[in-house]
Amino acid sequence: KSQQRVRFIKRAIAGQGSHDPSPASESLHYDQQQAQRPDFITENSKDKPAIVDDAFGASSRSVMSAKTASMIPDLFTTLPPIRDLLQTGSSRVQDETIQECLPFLKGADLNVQCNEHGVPQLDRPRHINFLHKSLRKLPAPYVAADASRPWMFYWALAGLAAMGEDVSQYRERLISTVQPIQNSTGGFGGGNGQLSHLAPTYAILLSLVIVGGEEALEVIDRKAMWKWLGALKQPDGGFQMCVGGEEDVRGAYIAAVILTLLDLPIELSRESPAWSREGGTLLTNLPEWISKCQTFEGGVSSRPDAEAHGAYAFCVLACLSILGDPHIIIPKYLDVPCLISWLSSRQYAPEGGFSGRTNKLVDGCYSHWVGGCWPLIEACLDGPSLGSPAGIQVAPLTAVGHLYSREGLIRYILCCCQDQTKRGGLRDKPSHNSDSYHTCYVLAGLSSAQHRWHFNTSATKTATGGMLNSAYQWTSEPIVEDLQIFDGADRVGTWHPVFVIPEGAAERAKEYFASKGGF
Ligand code: FPP
Ligand code: K
Ligand code: ZN
Repeated sequence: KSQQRVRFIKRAIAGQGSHDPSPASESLHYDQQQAQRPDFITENSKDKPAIVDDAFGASSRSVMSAKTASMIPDLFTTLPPIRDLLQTGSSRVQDETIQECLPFLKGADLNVQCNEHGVPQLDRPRHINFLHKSLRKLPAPYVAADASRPWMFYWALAGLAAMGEDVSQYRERLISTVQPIQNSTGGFGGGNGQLSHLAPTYAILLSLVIVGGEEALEVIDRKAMWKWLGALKQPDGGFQMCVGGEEDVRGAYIAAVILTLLDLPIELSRESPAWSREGGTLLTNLPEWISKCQTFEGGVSSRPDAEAHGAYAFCVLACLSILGDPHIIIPKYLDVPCLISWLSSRQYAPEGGFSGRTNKLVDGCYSHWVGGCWPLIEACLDGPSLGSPAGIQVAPLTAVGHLYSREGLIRYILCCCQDQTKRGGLRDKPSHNSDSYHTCYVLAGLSSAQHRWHFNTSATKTATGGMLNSAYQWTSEPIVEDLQIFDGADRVGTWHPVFVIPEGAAERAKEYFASKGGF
């Protein structure tokens, strides 16, 4: 047990930044550059102590100029100063993850060019190629993912569009793929002959909206969709994912997305399990049900009394931001300070990225699931921007600014999440292969760290007079800073903070359906 003890050691020679890795060395010194920030080692009789050098690790010293290394804050190159003494499986994989990420954060890879901030460029051509390839014929093992095929094309189309690719080339193929998997009873399955389910339905609707155009939007049987939503609506206010399936916050979010995007009526059909003589709509008790999913930790779980996870925090914040204006509806149904505390705890140093839940590891996809919560929380705290008559944005007087380290997230994404080989694509963490899911959500996270979103009172952009208009009052602007750690060419397109598709597409779809009036 004593060998698992964590000891704080100080630098052997003041100011020199060198360590004496011998466990016998217990001399206390201060590093003048990092005064009051002692490193720690985890003692282990056999292995070398887990010491991390300062920003100029031996391997990177040769490739990085002193100037570059000094542009990387110590926060992203050194171990955290405070550490729990208890060693567990979780703390071990956390230590391994830090060691896995540090060389990338230090720009130590000789094959990867970094800018003066130690950050590599976004390898746009390779990521674009990776996503185009994911839409072609896939290897045999993918049969196991057959029911996720709609997700595969949503991730690819959304990612490609955000990197500036013209995705209208996929319109015909998309239409002919999804037409047969729409069920006459409403909704889409994961593939031909499969039961309607909210997850593939969400992916398909968003894909159709991304490629856009009347022909694509007309594929959707809106009346059948409305009836099916009634069948999924539960007496307690939530939605099942499929008839007889699980009721969770994904269902709440996706149902709200469908209702607003397709401009469906919120009336409840008599056949719905939620129908009662007292009346009620598809939205009755939905925010109340969501409210029960916030846990003792401050985060949000998939359903009441489960474990908080970042993906569900996003579902809940985005769902509420469809049901009302964020600054009004979010504080009404969630304990915002507790949620902010939990969300803040998701960002780790030195990695810079987000984890999905307590005591778990950073993962690129949470750049969106957690990162995407911040614009909604910021709008909740800021209140609306006042749009001038000309539609020009006026920032709110009490802007809270950014509530997380955008620099940390951008560093994690560009340093650790890119596959820098011919393969391309973005990934969970360096030890994982890239895939289209992570490529999509890492890019969405990168975009949200590069832009500022405003929620506006005067919805100058929407011509819709109906229900559920809050989600169409967002406008964005690039964040421009004197000290920008990423290259200008690496700014990616903006993703709608609620629908997670390129900005403008949801607005066009909503307008199209609203102008039809009725089914
Ligand atoms: C844990 O996986 C993951 C979850 C509990 C939820 C994942 C859900 C989503 C990513 C999306 C839901 C939203 C919609 C709209 C469908 P893990 O144990 O492999 O990962 P972890 O260790 O990071 O928690
Ligand atoms: K994970
Ligand atoms: Zn992931």
